[in-house]
Amino acid sequence: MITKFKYIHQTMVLTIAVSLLSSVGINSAEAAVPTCSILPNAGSTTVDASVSFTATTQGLKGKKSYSWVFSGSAIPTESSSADVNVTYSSVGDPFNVSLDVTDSKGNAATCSTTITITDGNSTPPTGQALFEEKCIMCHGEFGAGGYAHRSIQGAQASRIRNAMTKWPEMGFLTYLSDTELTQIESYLNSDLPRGERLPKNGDIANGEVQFRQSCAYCHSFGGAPIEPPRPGPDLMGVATAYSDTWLGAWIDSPGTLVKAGAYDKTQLANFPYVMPDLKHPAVDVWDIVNFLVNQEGIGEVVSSDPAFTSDQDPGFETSKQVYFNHCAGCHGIYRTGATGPDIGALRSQAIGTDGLKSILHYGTPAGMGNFGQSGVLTAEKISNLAAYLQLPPPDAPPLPMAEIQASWELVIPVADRPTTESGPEHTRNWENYTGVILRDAGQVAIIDGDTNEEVVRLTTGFAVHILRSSSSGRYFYAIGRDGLVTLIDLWTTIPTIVANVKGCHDARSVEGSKATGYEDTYLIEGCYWPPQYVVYDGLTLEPKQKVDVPMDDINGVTLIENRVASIIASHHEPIWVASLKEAGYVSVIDYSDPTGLDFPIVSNIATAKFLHDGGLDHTGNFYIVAANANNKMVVIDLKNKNLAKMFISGAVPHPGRGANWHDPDYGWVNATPHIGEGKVTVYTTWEDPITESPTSPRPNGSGGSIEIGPWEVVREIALPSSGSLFIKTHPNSPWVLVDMTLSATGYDKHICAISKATGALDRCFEVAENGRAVHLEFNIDGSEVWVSDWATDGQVIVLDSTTLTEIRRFVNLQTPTGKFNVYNTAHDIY
Ligand code: DHE
Repeated sequence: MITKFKYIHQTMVLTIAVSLLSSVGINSAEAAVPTCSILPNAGSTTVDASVSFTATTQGLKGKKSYSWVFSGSAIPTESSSADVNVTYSSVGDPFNVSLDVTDSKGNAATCSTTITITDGNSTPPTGQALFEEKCIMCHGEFGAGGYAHRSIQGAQASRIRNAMTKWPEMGFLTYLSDTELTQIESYLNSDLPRGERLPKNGDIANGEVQFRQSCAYCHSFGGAPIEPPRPGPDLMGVATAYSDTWLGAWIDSPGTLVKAGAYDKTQLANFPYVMPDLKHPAVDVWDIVNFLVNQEGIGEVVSSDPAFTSDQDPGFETSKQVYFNHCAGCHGIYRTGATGPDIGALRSQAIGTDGLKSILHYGTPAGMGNFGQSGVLTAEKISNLAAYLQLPPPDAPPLPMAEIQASWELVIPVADRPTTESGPEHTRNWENYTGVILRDAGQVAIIDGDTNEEVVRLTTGFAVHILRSSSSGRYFYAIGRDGLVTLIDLWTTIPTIVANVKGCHDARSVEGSKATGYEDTYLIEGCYWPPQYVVYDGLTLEPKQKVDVPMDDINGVTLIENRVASIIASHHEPIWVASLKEAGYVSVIDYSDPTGLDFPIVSNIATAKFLHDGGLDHTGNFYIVAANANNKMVVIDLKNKNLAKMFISGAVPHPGRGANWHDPDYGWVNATPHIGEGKVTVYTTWEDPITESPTSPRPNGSGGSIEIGPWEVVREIALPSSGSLFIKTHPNSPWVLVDMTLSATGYDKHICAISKATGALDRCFEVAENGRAVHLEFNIDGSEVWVSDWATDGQVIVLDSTTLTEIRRFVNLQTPTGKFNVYNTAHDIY
């Protein structure tokens, strides 16, 4: 077997996206609008060394004006021409470079790239490093042959330069300087091992197995096209259009080819994401290439048969639970889609057994989990699930009020708990407790943020999802995915579960009553299934009312499923706002009890589908929620109970509860990152909703003011990867922090820091060790930020919120995910 990269230079980061073979020209559309690109289109340099960026444009005419923006510690010579020289005074991975170009007719183009700045102490790009960044994909380790098969050991720089003309596929490397080619020459002429060789002919049968297992979700090979199309192009004809060497290099190392600059940025932009490196051994890659070549003479690849075709098969029954546990949250109980796409029986049949199995195994860079690769699902479960999905979904059971009442358990009556007069039974600073969700253990660990002791670990609902604090902060409410609500009293000697109840079969959200006069009085549980919400007594969890949610969507279509997603309590009025995912309505629920515990929906505000997660702005007068299937952010005016604004933010926004801070140029802003693209979108909010008009002047950094209203996108900050789930800040931290938990391009352990002072990305760095970095939470005074290392042997890593250096970690935590500081959660500080 040919070993893959021995040395991968860690410096080059590219923020553009593409899918397999999309970038080699298949299906590429002509650019219809003016575009620009920046060279180098990614790369690295060292602190205090000068780097030159050059812009090229397409479709812009006449005199052009250039406006460059550099994040981080950049010092540009000037920033208004096509060529700029920049030096950076501190390290960063990566810094963003963006450019707006307009021509004299007012046509405009925007482009961006990133640059990584190292401290200069790391290994300089030697011949070996250059070879492994630019050449190893085709020529294999030590230049021994690789997919090109012929050894290039001993090659001279002049021969390499000539090859760029002789072999057009090598043409993209002409940017290598003579010095760099000489360095590669010296490496190829050093004492290199002979290296391993691939067989001349690959194993076509194994290639077919590998193709079905790994490539079939994104790519078909012949046959009728399906709608919506798969992320990657149909591969019929690919082996005629591209050499076997190139196909091998691309399947083996797509990210490295992209980083080496093998593809034009505008071509790449036609596709949703970079094809992931599926980490196949080179010999399997070569077999896939040989299969593709051979299959061109045969024709369409027909998908394999499903494991069963009847809902009476035992595999159907077991898959029901597997689907509920792992798929229903994103795709819906009836599979009609929401955060994830529609995977109803017809769509699943169109994707086919091979396609379904391959996506279930590998996941996608768009956020789908890699259930097979990560060991969550066995090959047998995946095979059964692929068959289950191609059959119609079974009916889901109701949960009537009588059953909810029967599930209610009052463990410690109010009379047996500490009273308001007596106060807590302990002297700990309970407002600085942080509850840590231990998802797969179905537990919550409560940590004293003053003494850094874990005070207690409590068993809650299945795959427990989030915690919310009651208005006073005294109670934590935990919600399990099985719909179990747990009430935890933080005033007892050690935090204690005082009541439980189950109001849903499937749930994600819970919230208390926070208006004056209603503190800790009620709490609401929103159900994913059945389509209902349930209101409980805030001190006992006695069920008060179950309300069915409307089953029509904003377009008047009758729904079979309508999930209650995020719920937020107003601090000013006795209302909750609940996002009805499939319906696209934000419902206003009155808990002031006007007519006797009915907790009605008093208004349904039509917005967009599918609503997911959100939080309050800095005034608490607006609720901002993601309609993530529409790429929109929705703003609800809580005072007037209407839609204030909807705007496009980017591919699949996912803010958590969002982040509020004061931007030097735009005043109060809020922001969301995205699952589907590496970007934080920052938008204005109201400075002061009482006095401000929609176009009130706002401050700008140079001491002047600009006319811009609320809810305008003012910054789009590129991240090195898609897959973000949460953004968070605190008034006492200079940073806005964001994770990239679902990154499929190597950033899942990283978080990024945006400087509040400059509004620019400052740095991205690795935090997690054992798993993915997920969710951020500050302590009570904002001096620390806590990040989860989401793994079976997980940790919570605590950083100083100013220096962003580690100050502590909590270990032996099973799958830590969300963290909720009592004070911040009760007061909606984020
Ligand atoms: Fe969550 C918030 C739904 C997967 C961790 N998640 C939310 C909210 C909803 C939601 C509706 C808002 C609650 C509110 O404010 O009232 N989450 C879903 C899903 O449907 C989804 C996509 C799939 C599923 O099957 O559940 C999903 N969520 C996850 C995860 O995989 C995460 C990372 C870990 C886990 O629990 O499995 C996860 N979700 C969280 C966290 C919050 C959250 C930590 C609260 C963020 C905050 O700061 O308030």
